[in-house]
Amino acid sequence: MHLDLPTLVVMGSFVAACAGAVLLFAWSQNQKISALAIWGLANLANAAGILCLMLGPALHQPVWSISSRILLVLAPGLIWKAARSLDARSAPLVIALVGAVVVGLASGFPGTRDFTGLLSLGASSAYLLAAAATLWVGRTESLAARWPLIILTAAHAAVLSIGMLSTFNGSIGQGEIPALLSAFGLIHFESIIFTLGTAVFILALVKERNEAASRMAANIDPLTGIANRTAFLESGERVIERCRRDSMPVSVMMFDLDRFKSINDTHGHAVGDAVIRKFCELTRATLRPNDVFGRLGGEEFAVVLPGSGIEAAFVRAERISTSFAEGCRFVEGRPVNATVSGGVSISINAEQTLTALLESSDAALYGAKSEGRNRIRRADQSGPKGDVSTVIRVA
Ligand code: GH3
Ligand code: MG
Ligand code: MG
Repeated sequence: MHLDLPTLVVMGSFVAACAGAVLLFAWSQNQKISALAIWGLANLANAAGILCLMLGPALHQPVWSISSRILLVLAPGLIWKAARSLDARSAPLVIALVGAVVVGLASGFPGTRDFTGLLSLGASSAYLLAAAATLWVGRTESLAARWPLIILTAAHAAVLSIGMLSTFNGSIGQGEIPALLSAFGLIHFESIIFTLGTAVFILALVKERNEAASRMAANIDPLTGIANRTAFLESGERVIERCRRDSMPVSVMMFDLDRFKSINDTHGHAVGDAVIRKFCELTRATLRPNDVFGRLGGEEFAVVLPGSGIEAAFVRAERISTSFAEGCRFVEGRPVNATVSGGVSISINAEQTLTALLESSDAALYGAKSEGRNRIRRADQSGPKGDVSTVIRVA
């Protein structure tokens, strides 16, 4: 099979048009993600630019070559904007367009016209490098598809720089069709890989991100940002299992905000929500990295404390209760005076499950409520063979 550069270029244009259409279609399904639309438009600009690049030498009309250079620098400008938008960073349109405008203006003057190829490649390379840097900065979001996107974008910037050097050295003339085995052959071949690869990995990244958001929504309580009941029970059980294997103690604290219904009734639901958030914020500040904190429901919370004895758990729960009472004297300017009651228990035999520990802590919490609230109580776990109390609070 014989493959020449014009065939490769036409193929590149077709691939870019298809990739652009696919990204625009994906955007039409998910219009909140404007990066898909911008990257799609960049691919369409690229497809049109490549076509104009072919038409220039064929029709001997400079307008096609000028248009191709403008479009071919517009595409990376838009890719830069799309990469910024993907990570919710600002990207003024004027910066994305400035390269194309400069190349357009340079084409209008005989003195600068001969340098537009060089300018176009240099500006494209700079945009792509900036796009790769943006994607790199956002790498803390652990999405696997981000890495190939960074590599493909940085590699494309490097290949365009090689093209720029070839133009600069004069190994490629302006307006002529280069050979397949030249720097420009490499650019067109690599461009196809770039266009296809980035389209695939952008879609993969968006999918990965959506899945991570759904997982998060299934595990995180939206009001407080801490684990919901299901996620807490799962993580807590895992931690208890690990402590059991390592023969480490594990304690469980349980909290219930006092007379919360009356806070809602007196100050309104929004203030009630603020009190719940304040409790979570204060408790979170006291946690160690392996502790598991969750909202069991309404105004009830629990924490699993691996490696913590009952006395240490008791002291920590008291500290939380005191700082909450202090921190919630006034909420949103209102004299709320919220308090919290709590119960703590410890795993005292190897078979104990999180459910059993929560039952013990709940029984102690019930004791704290009956004794007048705003206090912490230890569970009575001195039954035969260290069995936990079977008292389960029902209200
Ligand atoms: P106790 O001291 O015995 O715990 O009394 P309490 O009033 O705190 O207990 P009760 O179970 O009677 O009331 C809990 C209230 O918590 C009722 C419910 O409307 C309120 N609540 C549950 N979830 C939320 C929430 O997300 N936001 C707000 N503002 N209120 C909530
Ligand atoms: Mg309650
Ligand atoms: Mg309550």
